[in-house]
Amino acid sequence: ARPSPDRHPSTSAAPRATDSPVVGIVMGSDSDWPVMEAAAQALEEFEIRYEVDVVSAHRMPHEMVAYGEQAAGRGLKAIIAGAGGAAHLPGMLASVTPLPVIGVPVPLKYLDGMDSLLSIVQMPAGVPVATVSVGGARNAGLLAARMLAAHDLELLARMREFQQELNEQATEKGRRLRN
Ligand code: RP5
Repeated sequence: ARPSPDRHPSTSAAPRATDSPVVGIVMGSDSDWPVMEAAAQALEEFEIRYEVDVVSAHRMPHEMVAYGEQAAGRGLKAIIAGAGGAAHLPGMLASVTPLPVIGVPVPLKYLDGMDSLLSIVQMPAGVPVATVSVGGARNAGLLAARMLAAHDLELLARMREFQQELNEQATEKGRRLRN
């Protein structure tokens, strides 16, 4: 499938996993999936293998630590972690893995995701989490793709092509407005 800049998933399909995943997408609860599936969608557009799982920092702390500790050894190159409310999952994973962790603040019913954002973004020096916008799972997927593209010339070329398409679509929108 060709990367499509305008594609935003609208349905909550069942998570798909691929063999030998290089990106792990994890979330605090399956209720985060309607937001997090956009990360999976972005990775699929770039044909990047990924896995999906629920790894709750508060409800399954031991499994969460094991996931983070084993991720690099299992061949993952990056972790995308989404959580809402007291969103400690991305930061805690970052504390036990040497891999880059991308945090997705998931908006919940109250506080509009500000709680999730502030729980994820303000990490202490030494333990980085690359935090995307509230609900910004698509950008999390694209950021993971860029990380992989830094060591993959073919992927880098596809990312450039994707950016060119974004440019053309924006240019076309301006043309339509002017005419
Ligand atoms: C967080 O609590 C999860 O990441 C989710 O965003 C939120 C609510 O979880 P559920 O009560 O829907 O399982 O840990």
